[in-house]
Amino acid sequence: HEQRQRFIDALNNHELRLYYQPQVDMRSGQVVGLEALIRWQHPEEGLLAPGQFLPTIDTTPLEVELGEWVIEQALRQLTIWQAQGIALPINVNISPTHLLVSNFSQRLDELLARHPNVPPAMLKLEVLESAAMHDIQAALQNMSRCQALGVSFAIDDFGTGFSSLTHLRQLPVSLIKIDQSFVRDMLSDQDDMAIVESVIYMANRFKRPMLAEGVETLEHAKALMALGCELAQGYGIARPMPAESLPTWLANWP
Ligand code: G
Ligand code: G
Ligand code: MN
Ligand code: NA
Repeated sequence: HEQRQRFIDALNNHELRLYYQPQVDMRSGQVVGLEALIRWQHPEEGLLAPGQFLPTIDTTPLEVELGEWVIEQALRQLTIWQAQGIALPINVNISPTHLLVSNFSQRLDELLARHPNVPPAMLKLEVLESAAMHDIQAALQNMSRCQALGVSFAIDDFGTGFSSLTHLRQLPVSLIKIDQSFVRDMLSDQDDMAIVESVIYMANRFKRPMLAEGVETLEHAKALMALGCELAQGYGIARPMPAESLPTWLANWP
């Protein structure tokens, strides 16, 4: 409880911030979007990663509050970048608890209305395969309503829940993200390579674009392109960075 109160204070005291990691088309070099990743700039403990504080609010209403804060922050940033001539969509991670709240799309509509200069298509939501599968009807309903608002979805951590294959077709998902745990070892582990190949094959069959996460080396990039996956994100391209660093990074990116 003490930890939770501390987190509420952090929200109110503006100690949370979003870092942004570029997503690129490896073939053309074009930057296609950004993933927003939360950090806690803790006054005593320094910069904390989500794994160090998100578990304390897991499945509590604070997850919804945080989720709305993240969406709003992304919309503010989109407005700022738009004025600077930077037009890249932002992908926001949505927790399972948040995705399944009954008024999810109404709240999203309200948040979008507060930022009228941002086209809804500039906001993308990353949802976990497991969240959608937990309650497929609720997920489908919320996602369809958001899609009607012009907001699209990516499936995060794809490949970690293969039982869901039959449901994939039902969900309004415009991007499939191949989980970095498979990408990391694909060059040394035949099983991981098999999973990456299968996901790429499947994404192609479903005619959905796919993006590989955790691309750390040129060898990974080459292997993924040879398999037909052209979108990527990872330390080999750029680490997540504060919003202020993005314009300089973009200016220096080939
Ligand atoms: O940035 P990092 O690799 O430490 O992120 C770790 C995990 O935290 C990832 O699974 C990521 O999806 C999750 N995460 C990062 N930012 C957010 C956020 O704003 N909301 C939610 N719900 N999860 C996030
Ligand atoms: O679960 P999700 O995909 O949202 O989490 C993305 C997380 O992965 C972020 O916290 C980000 O910091 C981290 N990440 C991004 N690129 C790389 C990478 O190339 N290698 C590793 N190990 N982690 C990465
Ligand atoms: Mn993600
Ligand atoms: Na992921």
